[in-house]
Amino acid sequence: MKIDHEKLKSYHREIYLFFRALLSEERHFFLRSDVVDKFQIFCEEHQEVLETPLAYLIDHVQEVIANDPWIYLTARFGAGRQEFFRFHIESIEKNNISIDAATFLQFKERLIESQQKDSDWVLEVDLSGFLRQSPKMTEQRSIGRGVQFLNRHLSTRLFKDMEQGARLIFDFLRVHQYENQQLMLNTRIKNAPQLRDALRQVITYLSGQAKNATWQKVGHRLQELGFEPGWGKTVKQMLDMLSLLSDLLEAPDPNELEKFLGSIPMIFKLAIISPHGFFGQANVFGLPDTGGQVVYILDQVRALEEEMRDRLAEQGLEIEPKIVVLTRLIPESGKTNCHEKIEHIIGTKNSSILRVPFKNQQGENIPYWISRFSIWPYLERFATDAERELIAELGGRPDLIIGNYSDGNLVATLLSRRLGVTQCNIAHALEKTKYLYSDLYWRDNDPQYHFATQFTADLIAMNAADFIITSTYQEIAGDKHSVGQYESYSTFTLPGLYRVINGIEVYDPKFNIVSPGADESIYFPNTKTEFRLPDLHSEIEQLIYGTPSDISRGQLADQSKPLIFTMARLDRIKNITGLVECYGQSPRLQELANLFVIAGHTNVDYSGDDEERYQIGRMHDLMSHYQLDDKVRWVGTHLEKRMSGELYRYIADKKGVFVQPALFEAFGLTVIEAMSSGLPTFATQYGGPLEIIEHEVSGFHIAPNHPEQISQQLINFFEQCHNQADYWQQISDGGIGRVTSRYNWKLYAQRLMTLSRVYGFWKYTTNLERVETQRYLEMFYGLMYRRLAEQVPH
Ligand code: UDP
Ligand code: LCN
Repeated sequence: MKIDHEKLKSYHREIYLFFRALLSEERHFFLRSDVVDKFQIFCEEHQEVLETPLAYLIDHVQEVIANDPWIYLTARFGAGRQEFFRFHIESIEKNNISIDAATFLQFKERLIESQQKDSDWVLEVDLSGFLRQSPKMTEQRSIGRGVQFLNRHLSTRLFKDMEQGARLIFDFLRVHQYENQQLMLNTRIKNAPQLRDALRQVITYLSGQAKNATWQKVGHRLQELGFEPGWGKTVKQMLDMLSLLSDLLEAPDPNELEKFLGSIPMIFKLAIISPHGFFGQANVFGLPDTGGQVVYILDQVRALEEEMRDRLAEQGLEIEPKIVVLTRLIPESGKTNCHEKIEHIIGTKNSSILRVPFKNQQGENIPYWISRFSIWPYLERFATDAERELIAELGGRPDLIIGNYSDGNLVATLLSRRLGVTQCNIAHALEKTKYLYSDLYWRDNDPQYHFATQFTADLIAMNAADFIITSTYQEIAGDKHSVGQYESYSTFTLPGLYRVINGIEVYDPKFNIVSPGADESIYFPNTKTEFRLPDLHSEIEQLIYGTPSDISRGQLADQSKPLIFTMARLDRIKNITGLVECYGQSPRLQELANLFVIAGHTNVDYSGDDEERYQIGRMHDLMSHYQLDDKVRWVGTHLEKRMSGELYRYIADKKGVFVQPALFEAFGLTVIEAMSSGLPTFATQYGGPLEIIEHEVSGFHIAPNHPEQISQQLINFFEQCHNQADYWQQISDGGIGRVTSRYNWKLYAQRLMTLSRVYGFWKYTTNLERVETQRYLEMFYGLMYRRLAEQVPH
């Protein structure tokens, strides 16, 4: 609901009284939580403001900026629906209170860049104009379901003029080839009307053939009629698909269109781009920048290869699909294989990791690992070098390029543009929402994080992508009160650099939610005893109940207590130290359970990452301060997957729980792993887990900034387990059920392949409309991104 400005202004006295308090504080920037808390207190004395437009405004407020006598604020009336307001505190009723995004951002900038004048020219980035021509959704619940919308839109548009629609489909069917072998249609059919005729003939012919006959039997005749392989393995499948096409040409329908496009053989070779971190299959977890993204991609490749193979077989093609994961080659790769150019991916037939080194300005290979925050100056060269190698390894141009994270998505953009290939982006985690005011104070953080460069790369890549896959809805559009990760790129400023008026549109149908899964052969319920790995138990017991060593601290005195387990990289944002502190502060929780932590290293000398080194020190301080050495066991090791799967289950056998206390978690693979292993899971309410877990049904949401609440929730849980015999099992079952129904790689692969075909078609039929966007993005890349990347030390 929109706010009535005149009505709001009639509460000028109350607005004045409330905001006066903010103006008297010695700061300019207030977050939603600050304002809402203060308003609650204000309402205690001013009951009359409840149920007024002012209360409504505060309920939707996102951010307030105070600079006497001005108050500027943004309010969010639903996903992607921001409005900007300003009040001159002394004369609210006399002025227009509605402002545009640029005025709001300018005010913000002036408080950071005191020398900036109103008249100063600032680059404004606005991509909304490009979207005007293309279809846009309007309903919040449609967000993330772009392909459904697109199908509806496409079928209406295609067949508004039936002849034109038929021509487009005909043209599209003509372009399919695999290594010079023509698929679908040959040159005997010259236009759409001929296609209609040929369809009638071929359907009549096939109807008289044995249903299980294959191309070998009927192919000759089909080729005479103008058809090539790709319509199906058996006559029955060919007939189904040809009839589907015939129906579509007669009367278009969105579901039929999706089904038809989903059955066209289009994707044989796939490139997945993930440059940063240590991308490998052994000894990589726990190394800097190496976590869920690697797990995700390896599982994804296995699922996609299988799906591609199955689909090609159904389409009657004996083609072996191939996937290449392009990453960085790191000559000094420690115990990993990251110095090897090619590595076969275990569990696949034909897929591999291809590693290409970063080069310095002299063209020499860079031998050492470089943090993901500092790799920007190397990426353009990497993309150029990798292009040749990728094509050689794939044996041709990829049919789809999938980028991962900011760096991979930028490289995917460069490659897709050069090769003319459909581009899909996966963010995994956008850094912008992880760090408070990372945009506003970008200069302060620049020496360590180079966020301005990263956000510029993000803007370019997300707008260049043909489609974007997200793991959750909140990743795109947040929830009632918090902004989504993508949404945060819609309006923001990098003071002194540029301001973004419209950076991304969350109603764009390019967004699709396709959630990852947890490998079911590794992460399965503890009750599935026949698949368990009891041989690992003595090693697991050693891990949990062993004595302190070079890689561990603490020894659990009372082994009869259940375990609170956590496992993550030891980054600040993962907040493992927050959990240890919360446990340290609660004697009652200590009575009820032990804490078992797998994270980072216990020895600071083993870590080369500054953030991790700081966290290691903090962990030691907390354990000493709260005297936790007989209740907390902290191990600095990295577990192989089978071991971690059995560990989750071992802890479940002992009626323990898993806690994921991150300050923000984009998705959280450990959350679904723990849940599918049967461990009741408590996970952060900020980010993906909010959507993965249904509170008190399939686990619990926790507020990472309120340690006393977390310990109380854990205490309540363990007490409830004492009082109600089946409580633990109930939550465990809830978690297992949730993951089984929602987070599953098979579904993921089917969905992703269908999306790729639909967006491939979309790109083919509407390519012209995107040329202008591409030109704009190229300019932004050339004039802004390259300059910023050049400034990153290298
Ligand atoms: N992991 C692992 N061994 C370890 C630590 C972590 O296999 O010693 C895996 C963990 O099982 C999960 C991934 O690393 O699959 C972490 O992913 P998540 O999405 O939870 O966090 P990220 O590290 O990507 O931020
Ligand atoms: C990166 C993250 O930070 C996690 O939240 C995700 O689960 C992981 O990537 C896989 O997408």
